[in-house]
Amino acid sequence: MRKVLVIYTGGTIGMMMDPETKSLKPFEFKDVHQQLPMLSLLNTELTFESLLPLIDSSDTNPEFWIRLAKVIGENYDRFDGFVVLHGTDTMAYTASALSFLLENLAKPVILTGSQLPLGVIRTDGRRNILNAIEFASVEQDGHPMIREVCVYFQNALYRGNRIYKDDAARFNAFYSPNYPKLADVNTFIDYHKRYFFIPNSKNPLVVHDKMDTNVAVLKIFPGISDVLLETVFQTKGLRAVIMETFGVGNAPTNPNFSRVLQDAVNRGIVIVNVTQCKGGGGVLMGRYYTGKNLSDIGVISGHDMTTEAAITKLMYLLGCFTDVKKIKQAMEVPLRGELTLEDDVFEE
Ligand code: ASN
Repeated sequence: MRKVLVIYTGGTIGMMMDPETKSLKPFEFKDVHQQLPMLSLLNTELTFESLLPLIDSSDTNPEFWIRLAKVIGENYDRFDGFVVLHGTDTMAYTASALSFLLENLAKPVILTGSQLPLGVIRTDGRRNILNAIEFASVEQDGHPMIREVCVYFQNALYRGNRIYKDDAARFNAFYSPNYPKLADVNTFIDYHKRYFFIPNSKNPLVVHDKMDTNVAVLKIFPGISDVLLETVFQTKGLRAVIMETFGVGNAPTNPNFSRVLQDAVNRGIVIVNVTQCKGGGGVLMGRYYTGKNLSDIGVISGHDMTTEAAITKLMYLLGCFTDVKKIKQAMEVPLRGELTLEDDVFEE
């Protein structure tokens, strides 16, 4: 029998209606079989562990991600796969962070949650949990079929560091703008195996335990003031900025804008260019003079990374290295399948 560890961290999924007060409160996972009797039909041995205190995912932070990574690391040899029950609001950040913290991961770590609490009749949580457990336990040729951090939500399995939450109301809450789904769940499961991450399974799992939060996200907009720009780049302790730019990585070219950026680059601040476009595509700084100007200054490309992946990757790399050159180099190459280099093409 396959063994799966289900780690419950909080979020909407773990709420149920208190019959007396009629309000939603976190539900005791020791009673999970009452809520989900069909768990006993799965051919999987389940162990439930709560990461206390249970939180709304708005309260996640690097400390929480490192704790979670360590729980997975400590239990790595005892289980075939892991399911993390998590709030949806920051699930994309946690999935991205875990993908970087768990180097050489060769087992499935599947995050899921729900838009409606498990204790509500129309909940999406029931199916999300059951399918996530199935993905965490499926094997092929004697090894786990999925060997990366994923998010399972509303009939789709995604690479965890490729998605963002794009809907606060619909059950279909996540979107992967630049990478195909890893599986579609209908009456049958359609695995898109050619998109699966293939880890170097010869190397043992390394659980990283350092992240540096001296990063900022700066969304560029027409009319952005000099004082705002200067203030951001003068932030005490700042080591890196993710700049959300227009289109394929374009930004204003006025002399003051360029001067502030050039000064920051000269001081060793890493500036990463990601696009504001949410539907797909990435940064190509050579395409327009407004993007070329940035690369001439020394801004590096975030390619087609989501902002969520770029932030967590930067925090991770800043925790690993002090050498700015090394950070920049690692930022521009895929470490866990989080970005596409321009010449990689996906065939449907
Ligand atoms: N606020 C909740 C959370 O992210 C939202 C949810 O889980 N649907 O924890």
